[in-house]
Amino acid sequence: MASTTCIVLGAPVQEGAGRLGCDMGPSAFRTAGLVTELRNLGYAVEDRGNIVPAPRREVRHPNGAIKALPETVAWTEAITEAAYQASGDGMPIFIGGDHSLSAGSMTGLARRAATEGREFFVLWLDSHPDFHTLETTTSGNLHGVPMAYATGLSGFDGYFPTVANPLKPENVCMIGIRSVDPAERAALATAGVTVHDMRAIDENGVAPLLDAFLKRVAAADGILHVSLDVDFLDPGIAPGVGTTVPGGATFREAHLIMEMLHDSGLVRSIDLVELNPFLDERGRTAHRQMVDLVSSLMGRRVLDRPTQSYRHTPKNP
Ligand code: 5AB
Ligand code: MN
Ligand code: MN
Ligand code: MN
Repeated sequence: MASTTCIVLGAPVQEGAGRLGCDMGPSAFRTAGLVTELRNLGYAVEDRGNIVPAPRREVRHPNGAIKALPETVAWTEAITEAAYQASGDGMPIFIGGDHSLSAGSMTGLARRAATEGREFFVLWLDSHPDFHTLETTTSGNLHGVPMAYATGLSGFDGYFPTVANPLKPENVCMIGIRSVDPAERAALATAGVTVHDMRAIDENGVAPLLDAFLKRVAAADGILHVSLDVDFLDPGIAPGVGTTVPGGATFREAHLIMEMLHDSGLVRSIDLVELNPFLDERGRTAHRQMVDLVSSLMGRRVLDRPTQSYRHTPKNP
């Protein structure tokens, strides 16, 4: 892994969230020492600065609740392209920016996977499934739609860029879910996405849930994108987000997930989204949670220990 080049891409998108402030996220990640942390772990790091949205064009949708559709479409176009390019050069790390940026990162990575003839998988760490379509969103906040868009749900065509390589719903695993709107719940009931809510974590622990998914990714020789929404974490440890939901992942659960992801060797790209520095307390969500979690995901170790190998498990010992 140390030969991997990490490519940091800022996406100061805030139009998709209900409140302002996520546009300061990339700056907060840099201030919190993300790049230094990665270099200390032995990686080459290329910070490509902030992505610039594509030219804005008029788009209107009959759902009058929708906010900032032209802006979100312009961001999606630019982020999709940046994701495709960067994933050919190294490991993209998107620093957001609200979660609408993942409409672009996931479709760009899906195109990369298709180019390489590989299967594309997403681990979605969030309290929300973000599975609204343009028809079903009632808040109109487009950070609530990226998973529906990337998996090719209907109703985005003609508004958002056409999804050439839809992510297969059965290749998505969501962990941490605890706030689902009725329309999302109905869509998830038949979509085929694996959804682990907080109850599943309480009953099983995170390790077996993630282990089962990683085995599927490895068996398909897939490439894995990790999308981490700050509100996956419990608001008690991560207050710097606009959409706090009580009862979230603990520090320990989140780090275990990151360490297992590192051990798997399967992660190809990462989204760090929804950080709102205006709501944070002395930078602690950025620094003590998000950057710290990235360190664990990128290989920081407390002790040397044997790790489970997902890629090279002997089939018939
Ligand atoms: B986030 C809600 N479902 O559609 C909506 O933070 C919340 O990126 C969306 O996960 C939360 O507005 C989007 C109520
Ligand atoms: Mn989200
Ligand atoms: Mn969320
Ligand atoms: Mn949020």
